[in-house]
Amino acid sequence: MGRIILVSNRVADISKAAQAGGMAVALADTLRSREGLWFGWNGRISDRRSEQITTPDISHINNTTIATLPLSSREHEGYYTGYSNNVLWPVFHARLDIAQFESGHFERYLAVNRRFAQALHPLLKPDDTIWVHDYHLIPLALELRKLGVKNPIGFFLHIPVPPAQIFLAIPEHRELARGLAAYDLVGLQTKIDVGNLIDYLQDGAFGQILKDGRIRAFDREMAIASFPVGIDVEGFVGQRARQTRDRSPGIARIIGVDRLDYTKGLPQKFRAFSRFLAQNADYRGKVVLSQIAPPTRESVSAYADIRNELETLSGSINGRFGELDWVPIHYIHRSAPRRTLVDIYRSSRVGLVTPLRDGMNLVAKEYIAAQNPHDPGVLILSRFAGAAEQLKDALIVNPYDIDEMATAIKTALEMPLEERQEHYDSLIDGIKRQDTFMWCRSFLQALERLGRRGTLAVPR
Ligand code: GDG
Repeated sequence: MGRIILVSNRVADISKAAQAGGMAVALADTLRSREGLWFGWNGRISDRRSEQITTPDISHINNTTIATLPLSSREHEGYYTGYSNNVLWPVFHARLDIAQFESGHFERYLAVNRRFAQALHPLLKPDDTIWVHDYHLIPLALELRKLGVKNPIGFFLHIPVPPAQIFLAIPEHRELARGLAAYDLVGLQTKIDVGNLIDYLQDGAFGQILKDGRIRAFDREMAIASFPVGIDVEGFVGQRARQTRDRSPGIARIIGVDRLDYTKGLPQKFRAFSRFLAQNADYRGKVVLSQIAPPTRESVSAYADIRNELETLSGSINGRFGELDWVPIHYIHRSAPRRTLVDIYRSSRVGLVTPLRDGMNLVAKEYIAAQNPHDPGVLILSRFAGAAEQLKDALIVNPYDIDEMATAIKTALEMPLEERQEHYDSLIDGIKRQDTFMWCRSFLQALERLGRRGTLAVPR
């Protein structure tokens, strides 16, 4: 069996994958069972000379080779902040209003992808299978094909695909589509994403569906399918540090854990909790919303705006409803250690996961995995999280409908034990079945099967 080549913007420290969580665990596990190489940015920003570097730093952990490159500050600004985080992230989350289409950023984005391809190319062997991750690296396969690489190359997008009319608004959408067509397999989180990408390719007249379901675009054939990301249930729950002391007996906790990102619907969540308190005076003093929201991408201005909005909102809600011995919203703008998350989830009556749009959302799955099967809490989940396609037995809400969310909070807090167990049993079953290992295995099997069918023509 050939090697697996993983390519992602950042290379996770596989020796600490369990702490990093989620995807890093699955990928590290794949690399443990099979010889492999993980290639990407080393997280460092150095001077302009690094733009010439095409020889990566190499290190080894067991049977995995780690190959990394630095970015120059100009590349970081154009490729990472400018194009990946100020164009692709907002537009793919349907936020055209905050996308910043600035000239020069796409060129930097392409140039970094080209340099990555040049650096990866000499490290490749003919029977390697290449798996590229996420929106930072859409053009990578095309750049590798231009260098003559014929190996199977798969791509997995961790974020949603927007509806065609939104995708078409990206000035460089055609180049992105051409980039996607250089892969043999494009994996997406949900069936809705698959439908959106196929619609876009058809609306843009780039793609045509073949009889076997594959898509012909830009003189190549590719498959597009959904592979929902899962979690490592046992690995996650097994990290449980200790039973934490119940610091507020008699107070029910609602938990939220989200990077402080404008896609996560945090203001809507706070408003819904406020509405719930306004409508249910008898719950005041008896319930708290604990929101862990670690900082992320602080160099992007939209992230500073959402931080200010939340600080104002939590302050005003606490000022309006709080008592000397009770604060309704515990808002923590720091990262919690991973091993404490299991206990925090488990001791919370309600998991409140209300993104406005989310590729999957692993917090929803982690919350369920952490529950006590004999007395489980209730998950409230946005219909716009990819996870809603699988977790149909959660209380599904529209995060734009504050009244509906306030009502769901009450329903969740008052749900009888038997009903909670029914929801939990069905949810945990799906989460265990479609776990992170299945995600990895099924994607790689599909990619390697397609590779064997000889669909690897080089695009013009
Ligand atoms: C992207 C897509 C998709 C969060 N706060 C803390 C912390 N976390 C951990 C969670 C979870 C992970 O980070 C977040 O994963 P999500 O899936 O919720 O969201 P994104 O970061 O936006 O991830 C998403 C995912 O990729 C995978 O494909 O599901 O849709 O946007 O594991 O537990 N971990 C620690 N402290 C924190 O404060 N230790």
